[in-house]
Formats: sequence, C-alpha cells, structure tokens
Amino acid sequence: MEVIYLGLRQTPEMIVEATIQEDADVIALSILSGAHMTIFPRVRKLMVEKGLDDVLLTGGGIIPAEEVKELEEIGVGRLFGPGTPVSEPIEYIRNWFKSHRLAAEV
Ligand code: B12
Repeated sequence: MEVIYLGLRQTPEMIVEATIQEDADVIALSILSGAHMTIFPRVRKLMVEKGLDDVLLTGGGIIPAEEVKELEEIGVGRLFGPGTPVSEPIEYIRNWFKSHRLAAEV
C-alpha cells in the first residue's frame, strides 16, 4: 500500500480534495477529539457529492458502539476501537481492496 499521511487537523473538504487529487482507494481517519459524529458524516456527504461512492471510508478512535452503528448506517466502513492490533485494519483494507478493485478488473 502507498499511504499518504495528511497530518493533523484537516477539514473534511481538505480530506476529500486530497482523495480526488491522489486518486486514493481508501480514506482512513483517526479521531480522538470526540468529533466523530460531525467529521465522519461530513466527509461521507462530500464523498457522495463528489462521486467518490466506490472509495472506502474507515478509521478508528474512541467511538461508542451505538455511534459506530449509526455511522455504518450512513455508509462508513468498519471503525476500530482501543486495543485493535494493527494487523486487523490491514487485513480489512486488503480484503476490501480485493473485492472492490481486483474483482472488478477480472
Ligand atoms: C493522549 C490523549 C490526548 C492527547 C492527544 C490526543 C490526540 N488527538 O492524539 C491530548 C492531550 C492532546 C488530548 C486532547 C483531547 N482529548 Co484526549 N485523550 C487521550 C487518551 C488519554 C489516550 C489516546 C491515545 O493516544 N491512545 C493510544 C492509542 C494507540 O490508542 P487508541 O486511541 O485507542 O487507538 C487504537 C484504536 O482506537 C484504533 N485507531 C485509532 N485511530 C485509528 C485510525 C485508523 C485509520 C484505524 C484503522 C484505527 C485506529 O487503533 C488504535 C490501536 O489499537 C484518551 C483516553 C484513552 N485512555 O484512550 C483521551 C480521549 C481520546 N480524549 C478525549 C477528549 C475529549 C479530548 C479533547 C477533546 C479534550 C478537550 N476538551 O480539549 C482533546 C481533543 C484534541 C484533539 N484535537 O484531538 C476523549 C474522547 C471522547 C470521545 N471519543 O468522545 C478521550 C477518550 C478521553 C475521555 N474518556 O474522555 N487527548
């Protein structure tokens, strides 16, 4: 994987613009500010507006289970909580890529 790290305190607009410019397959956000119910929906809305409906939006942080459910319902992918081994999101992203990108090429 090529990872483009955008750094801290990016706005949803900056994140989605960078996704378009870099032609990224996945957006992965880390949110430890408690603003996940604002940021994820705004990124998701902009993704839909810009036609990025086949890009995976995933991430992690301290996000309560019921809010994870709410975010999944608006099209956010898996969200990883405390204690997640790094191998788990890697496997999730690899599998997503296999079924959404490699499968499409066959
Ligand atoms: C260190 C810390 C800080 C630091 C650094 C915060 C930062 N943004 O990095 C400082 C002192 C700056 C800080 C500030 C604040 N903090 Co603070 N902070 C913590 C603390 C003690 C540890 C977080 C941490 O680094 N853990 C270590 C990492 C390795 O573990 P992790 O975060 O769980 O990450 C794992 C998973 O969540 C997942 N994951 C996380 N990100 C991602 C991303 C991807 C792509 C993937 C796949 C997986 C993934 O994988 C990781 C490995 O297992 C937690 C409490 C706690 N014990 O967790 C509170 C906590 C995160 N902070 C909190 C809050 C509220 C704040 C402030 C808003 C406080 C304020 N009013 O100013 C600010 C926000 C600043 C900001 N803009 O982010 C709350 C968040 C509440 C919530 N989710 O609703 C917490 C949970 C404390 C609490 N119980 O209230 N904080």
